Amino acid sequence: MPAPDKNPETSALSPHENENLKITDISQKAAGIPGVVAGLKDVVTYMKPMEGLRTSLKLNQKLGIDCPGCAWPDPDHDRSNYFEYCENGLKAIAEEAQKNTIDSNFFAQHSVEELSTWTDFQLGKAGRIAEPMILREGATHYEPISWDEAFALIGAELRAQNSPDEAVFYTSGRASNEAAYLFQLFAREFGTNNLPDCSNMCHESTGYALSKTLGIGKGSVTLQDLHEAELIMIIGQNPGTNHPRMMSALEKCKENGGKIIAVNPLPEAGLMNFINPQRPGKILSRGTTLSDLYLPVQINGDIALLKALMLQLWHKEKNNPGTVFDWDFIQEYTEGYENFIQSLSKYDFTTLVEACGVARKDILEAADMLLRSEKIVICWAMGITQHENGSENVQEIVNLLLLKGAIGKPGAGTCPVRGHSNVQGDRTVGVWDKVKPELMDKLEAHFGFQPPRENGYASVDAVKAMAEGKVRVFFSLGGNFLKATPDTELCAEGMRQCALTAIISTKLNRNHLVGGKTALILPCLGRTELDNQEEGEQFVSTENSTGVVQMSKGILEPCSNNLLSEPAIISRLAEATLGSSSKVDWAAMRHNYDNIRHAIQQTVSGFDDYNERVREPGGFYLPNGARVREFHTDTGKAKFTVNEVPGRAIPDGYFMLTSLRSHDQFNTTLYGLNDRYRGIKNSRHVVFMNREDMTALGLKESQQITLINDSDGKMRRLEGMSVVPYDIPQGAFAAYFPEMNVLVPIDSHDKYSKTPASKRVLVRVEA
Ligand SMILES: Nc1nc2c(c(=O)[nH]1)N[C@H]1C(S)=C(S)[C@@H](COP(=O)(O)OP(=O)(O)OC[C@H]3O[C@@H](n4cnc5c(=O)[nH]c(N)nc54)[C@H](O)[C@@H]3O)O[C@H]1N2
Ligand SMILES: Nc1nc2c(c(=O)[nH]1)N[C@H]1C(S)=C(S)[C@@H](COP(=O)(O)OP(=O)(O)OC[C@H]3O[C@@H](n4cnc5c(=O)[nH]c(N)nc54)[C@H](O)[C@@H]3O)O[C@H]1N2
Ligand code: SF4
Ligand SMILES: [Mo]
Repeated sequence: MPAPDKNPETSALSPHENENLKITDISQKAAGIPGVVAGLKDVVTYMKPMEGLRTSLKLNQKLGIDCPGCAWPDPDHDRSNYFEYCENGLKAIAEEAQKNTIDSNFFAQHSVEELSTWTDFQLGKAGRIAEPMILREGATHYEPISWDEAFALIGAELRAQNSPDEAVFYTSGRASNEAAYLFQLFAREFGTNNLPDCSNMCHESTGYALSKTLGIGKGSVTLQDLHEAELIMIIGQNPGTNHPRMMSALEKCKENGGKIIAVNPLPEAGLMNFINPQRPGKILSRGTTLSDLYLPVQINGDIALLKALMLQLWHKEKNNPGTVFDWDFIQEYTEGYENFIQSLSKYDFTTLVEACGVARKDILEAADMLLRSEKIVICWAMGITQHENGSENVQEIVNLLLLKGAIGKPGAGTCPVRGHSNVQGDRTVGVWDKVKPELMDKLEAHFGFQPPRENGYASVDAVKAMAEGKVRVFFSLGGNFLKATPDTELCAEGMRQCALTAIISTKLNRNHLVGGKTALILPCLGRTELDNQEEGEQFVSTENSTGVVQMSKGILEPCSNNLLSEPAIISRLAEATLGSSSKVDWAAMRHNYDNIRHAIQQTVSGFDDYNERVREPGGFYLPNGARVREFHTDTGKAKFTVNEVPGRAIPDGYFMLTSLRSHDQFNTTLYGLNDRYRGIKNSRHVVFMNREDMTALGLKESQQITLINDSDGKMRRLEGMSVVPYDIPQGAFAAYFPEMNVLVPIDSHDKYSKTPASKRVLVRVEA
């Protein structure tokens, strides 16, 4: 039989779990003992017991292992000696340090076509990838390849391109500072700024809006500020599920007399009630209500809500001048107040109340709480950033803080809560599709090559370029680009058109099954593992959500002796691609990561004495202008901005679908198929709906439906979704990411930052 001329065209859609959906009562209390048990169960199931214990004792300890889960900060001073982590931290290490491995035997047994019938959960649980593998053109199975051959092959393909811009280099936010820096250095010496990253789909709108208004794209608060705040607003973020140790900070705030307002279309368990397993006997141990006020905002009703609050504050200020706004701050540090107030004053309170969907009396109560507080922190995440007006959402948050002078002083400020454990650090050390002239100048001066000076592709641009056949090589530093990006089937079409796709990975995911004509898997060490190089044992460093850089050093024997570290893979690829023409001493970087950190210090500001300070227990804070009221905007002032209430009409028969994470997943990695906090067992293909909407549509609990988005004229379908009645505003649906990404149009994104609008997708129902 003649060999097929191309790889089998595997589907990009995740097969359904062999499901047995059970809808149970929702747990009103987050964390507590069930959380610890759930985490430990994963450790016991997937790790060797002693390794599990040893690793957990090092997790988030000073000079220990930085948790590979989220980017929540560790306490600066007092850390628990044995328990500085949460359920998700345990699940993250259990997932990475799995005792099972998969090697060439596994891939010989299972064709790519067969693997594509496995669920995402099964793929992830197959085990750690133990050796480099290649899917050659026309082949049905991955086969082993030596590292040397792999680098030579990728290097040759890159050199064969017509232009460096035919390559895309994607970064997922788990990569260390050291790996990420080398990655952007290689891409730029090779000649492209095509450096999309997961941040493009995450807090890009935050970065855009905060840079423009406050002169720094990062949050301003420290953990201490959260403890000291009089009022914390949590908008569009679900800490109980996604940043569980944040609950300890919220608990401390409450102990100190602080109040909490939650703004969310869903009454998330962690926002309502929380039991702290780390501090039994403390204030929230009995599951005391966490939020003092819960505002069930309509999807994308946040600007209307924030305006209603600010309008009310303004009325109070007019009646009692000087008692509500912080005039000293406004006059000394800001600009644009007049325009802002003029625009705000044109809004009608009642219209805003209707637009945001929150009860008038609750808005008045919230305004009262704001009025009485001077130390205010606002926390936000994807419920704010992933909208067509995501940047404007963030700007409106800034407006509120500026009115109250609640920035750059203890107990107050911006708190965009980051996702991946080093997503903030990757950007700090240069991974970005945009040209930052200062970095380019320093790279040029320090290394002596000319970095490209034109912006590259952000994630949505990369998907489109791939689908248009403009990309020959897709190279990924971790992640699961296929499932994380919008319009899954369009992205798959793009992947299949690449001549070569290569992914540095620890675990199997669907992106390995939907690749280019030739596809490579380059397996790397995980963060929990020992990293030995020519000049001895190495460590890496990461930056958390509050700008603290600290070291992370693995302790476990690598799961296979055929793995390379990420810095080793990138530097060897650079050598194979650029050869002797390169200006960078890649071998030195690989042999001793101090050399990478030294280069970072020379080319990125804020890293003075990097190698010394990173060795201090607990690491060091990077400079942060907003924290000290130095606003590095073009005028040196913090800026009020004018943002309109989004008024996009919803066509008849359509609903707004938002996307959610469960605590049993980390992005596209599935730890399990349950969502204890939302009462879901054994399935992820569910859609949460208001009972009134169900009645109007004639739907019953657990009924299977198809969700359709053809609002832009292109048909997108997600079949076999089970209906779950839920406490969610009428007109709003919710479903899990990444499954629902099939429905998100690639062109639906924030206008400024291009963050996909995956929190408001128009869908209709087919029963
Ligand atoms: N267990 C776990 N932890 C994680 C992750 C994970 O997948 N699993 N992922 C990590 C990553 S990369 C990130 S970025 C963070 C994400 O952390 P979050 O942003 O907390 O995650 P999401 O589940 O996407 O949802 C955000 C919340 O926004 C609400 N929401 C939806 N639409 C709107 C809206 O229009 N307005 C408002 N106000 N709220 C809305 C949802 O109900 C939900 O509670 O978590 C990190 N931590
Ligand atoms: N609809 C919708 N889409 C979204 C979102 C949403 O809320 N809704 N959220 C967006 C957000 S916030 C994000 S951050 C992106 C996430 O996008 P990504 O960062 O691309 O996705 P992950 O699922 O975190 O990547 C998981 C894979 O990383 C690999 N991996 C794990 N650990 C390591 C390691 O140490 N090294 C290497 N090299 N590889 C490793 C494993 O192979 C694993 O399969 O998704 C975005 N997409
Ligand atoms: S809160 Fe985040 S960083 Fe901390 S242990 Fe949990 S998953 Fe890890
Ligand atoms: Mo994220």
